[in-house]
Order: sequence, then C-alpha cells, then structure tokens
Amino acid sequence: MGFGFKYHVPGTHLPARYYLLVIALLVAFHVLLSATHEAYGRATSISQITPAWVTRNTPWSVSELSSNPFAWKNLIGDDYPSEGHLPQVGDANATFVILARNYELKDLIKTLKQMEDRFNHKYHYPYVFLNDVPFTREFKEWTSNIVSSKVHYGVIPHDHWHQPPDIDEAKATANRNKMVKDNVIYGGSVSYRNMCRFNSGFFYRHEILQQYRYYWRIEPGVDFFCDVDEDPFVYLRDNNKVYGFTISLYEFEQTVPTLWKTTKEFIKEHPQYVSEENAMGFLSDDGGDSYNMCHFWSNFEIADMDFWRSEAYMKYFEYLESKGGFYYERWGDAPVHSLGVSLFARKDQIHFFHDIGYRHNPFQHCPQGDVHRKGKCWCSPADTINAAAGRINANGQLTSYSCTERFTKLVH
Ligand SMILES: Nc1nc2c(ncn2[C@@H]2O[C@H](COP(=O)(O)OP(=O)(O)OP(=O)(O)O)[C@@H](O)[C@H]2O)c(=O)[nH]1
Ligand SMILES: [Mg+2]
Repeated sequence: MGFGFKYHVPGTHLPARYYLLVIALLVAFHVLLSATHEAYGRATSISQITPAWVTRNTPWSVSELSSNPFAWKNLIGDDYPSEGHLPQVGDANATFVILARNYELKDLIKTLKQMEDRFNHKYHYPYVFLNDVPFTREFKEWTSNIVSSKVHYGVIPHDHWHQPPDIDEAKATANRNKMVKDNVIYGGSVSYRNMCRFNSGFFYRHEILQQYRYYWRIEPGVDFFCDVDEDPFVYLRDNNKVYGFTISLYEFEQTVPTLWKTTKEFIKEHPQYVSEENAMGFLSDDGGDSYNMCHFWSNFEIADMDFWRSEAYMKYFEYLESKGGFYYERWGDAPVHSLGVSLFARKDQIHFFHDIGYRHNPFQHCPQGDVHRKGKCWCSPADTINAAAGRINANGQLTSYSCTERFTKLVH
C-alpha cells in the first residue's frame, strides 16, 4: 500500500478520487449558494434540518415512541389513560403533583422512572402534571408512557400564575434590581416568583386536584434512593398528619425580610387560627419574637391539600398576598408552607419521613443503618444533610444547613 493505492466503491470500477471530486464540487456549490442567497442558507441551516427533539435537548424522537401502542390508545381529551395504565391499588385518595416546564422532560423521565421503581409500581397512584403553558405532545407521550398509572395534564389559570395587577411594578422592578445587585439567587426572576406564589397558594385549587386530598410533590431531576415499602399517603391519613418532609434548611434572609413581621400581624389579628400545640419552636428561638429561617424544603412534600384549603391557611395566604411580598420581596413557597403548617397545625401532625432517601441538588437526605439496608438505598450514608442536623456551636454559629434536629427535638 502506498500513495498510489486506489480503493473502489463496491459495484463500480470508478476510482474513489472521482467520487471525492464530485463531493468537493457539491460542497463548494452549497457554500457559494449559502453565502450569496440568504433564503437558501436559512432553509438548509443545521437548525432547520436537525429534528426538533435534538434542539429541545431531549434524547429521543417522537417517532420512536409513536410506534409504542401504549402511548396512543384511548386518548381522551387532555388525559392519557392507556392500556399500560393500571388501576390504583394504593388505598389513599392521593396523587403525585408535578409542576414542570416542557424542556425539563429529560430530567423528569429519570425521576419518574425512579418513583415507579421505588414505590409506585405497587400502588399506581395517579400523576397530575401542571404547567403555565400547554404541555407538548412529546412531553405527554413520554411521561404517560413511563408511569404505571393514570395521568392528567393541566394548564394553570392565568391569574393563578401571573403577577396580580395591584402590584406596583416600579417598586417590584426596583426591588428585583437590588436583589440582583446583592446576588440573591433568582433575585431578578419574575417567573420564579410566579412559581413560588402558585405553589404557596394556588396549586391545590387547580380544577384537576379538586378530586384529591393527599399529594406527593415531585420536581424534575430529583432522585429517590430507597424502596418505599410503606404507603406514605396512608401513613399520613391513618395518623392524622397533614405534612411530611425529608429535608429542612435555613432560608436566605434577603428573600423574606418582612415575612415574619407580616405573619405576626396576621396571627395577632386572627389568634384563633394558631394551634395550641403549634411548632413555633421550629421557627423561632425566642418564643416567636424573631424567625430563625428554618423551613421544610418544599421541593419534596407529602401532604394534605385539605390543610391548605382550610380557612386558617387560606386567610393566611390572602393576607400575605395583600402585602405583595411574593413580588416586592421573593417569598418562597417553602417558608410560607412551613410557617403555615407550623403555626396552624399541631406539631405532631408534621412528619419527618426519615426512611425516604431523597436528593434535590445540592442537598440530600440518606437514611442510616438498618433503614438504609432495608430500603436497599443507593446513596452514601455519609452524604446526608441531616447527619449533623442543625448544630449551633458554642459561639452561636451554624455548623449545618439542616433544621431537622430542631424539629425532632421539638416533637419527641
Ligand atoms: N411550568 C413551569 N414550571 C416552573 C417554572 N419555574 C419553575 N417551575 C417548576 O417549579 C418547580 C420549582 O422550580 P425550580 O426552578 O426547581 O426551583 P428551585 O427548586 O427553588 O430551584 P433549583 O435549585 O433551580 O431547582 C420545578 O418543578 C420546576 O419545574 C415555570 O416558569 N413554568
Ligand atoms: Mg428545583
């Protein structure tokens, strides 16, 4: 072999160099046309000829799934009951609730698969997917196909999502700009604020959710490490609990400068809503004077929507809404839910699901010892936010981000 070697295209006798020459001429012609004719360049650009699913950063094509009969049979309205969807076995009136954006599909599929394998393949609780814009066909196909149960897809009513008209936009903008300058996470984002307000006071009012009482909130991309053998919905129901969490944290103070003051005003006006057995000790280290920033991390919640629908919480949310702090500040649904449930429910109605291994970046809760073994968990027991839970050292400094030890001490 040497430079004189000529290889042949099978079935022809033409030397390869003639083919290369033709290809080179075609490429040169294409480049020339692209440069001189804008319309030709646009029509043949990579983004035009690349399938839509590639640019949306999902790893599969719609056509791959279209051949799957489960995804297509019996399409009724906006629901997707399919032959692969099994009747509910779990005994509770409960559902998963997932607020998501269409582009989060890839992360969500991974999460749903874990939820099915770790828990729902035995119980077949339904899923409710919510979005501020309609879900794409691709999103519905993939999500309905990966789960074992009934699914619903809902669009959020306009007023439940968007900034209310009584918000002073100049003031809101100025405050957002200040937060951006101060490097507050999501400080400049209006859509993040819409999401926090929706999760605080509206998701449980969505038409689709009216038929359900208990819910498990899931976010795209979270991990579930362990088998969940006991039904957590039934656990809440049978033990008369209203709220379950796995991770608790300290909130960024700059996002909620007036939330505590506002809450104190509310409970002064409506003392009848405050439970005698409340969990104030979780929220405050000085008997309610100031807020210690502890909150349950609400990207994971297993809870009772009838609690959010109660007069006490609805009135509380209305009061918060009237002060505008979701937009003038950046009140998160985690502190708002935590304050509501810690004040208006009994502390023994809040449950730490210590046996559910869970990760939402950058924190995780990994069960320890026998619980880890029994649950066949795949997380490292050493990597858990609750290990050094809520320690304050001799100088009063925080040595862990977790508030869970505070909670467990309070209830035991
Ligand atoms: N439909 C829709 N869902 C959203 C929007 N913003 C956030 N979400 C969803 O709301 C939930 C919380 O949003 P995230 O962006 O995860 O907020 P976060 O957990 O505080 O922040 P991260 O650390 O970035 O995860 C997730 O389930 C998101 O998919 C939005 O504009 N539209
Ligand atoms: Mg998140």
